[in-house]
Amino acid sequence: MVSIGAATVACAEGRPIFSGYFDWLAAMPETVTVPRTRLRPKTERPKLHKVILVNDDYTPREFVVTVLKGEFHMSEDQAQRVMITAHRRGVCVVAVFTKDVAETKATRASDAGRAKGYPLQFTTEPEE
Ligand code: TYC
Repeated sequence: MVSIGAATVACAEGRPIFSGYFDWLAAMPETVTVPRTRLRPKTERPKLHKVILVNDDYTPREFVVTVLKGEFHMSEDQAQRVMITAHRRGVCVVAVFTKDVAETKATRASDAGRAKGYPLQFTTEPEE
């Protein structure tokens, strides 16, 4: 005897078989909650690092402006403002980049000063 839908499957002698299986099936919850696959996976934004221009008493103003324009793609006006801010206050934030880019640009800009014999310094630090 086999009755699909009822919880009995019996062999020829009427002895039920698979009864454990049907008990197991009956115990299954009617609804199963499956966590939804994220459509927008979580991605960490890379921390940004500031490039900072440091004042000194020797590098000519016009040279600082030239480096800012060349390495940081600033306009004459922007570069003048950043240079004069560092000159008056000691330091000025030039721009923010990912760590690698900030360090590369700070090194290249400082190297440009050193190549001319100037102590011009660009440093980096992580943004809060
Ligand atoms: N203080 C320099 C001067 O008077 C000019 C200068 C400005 C140098 C900014 C560096 O980061 C600097 N010649």
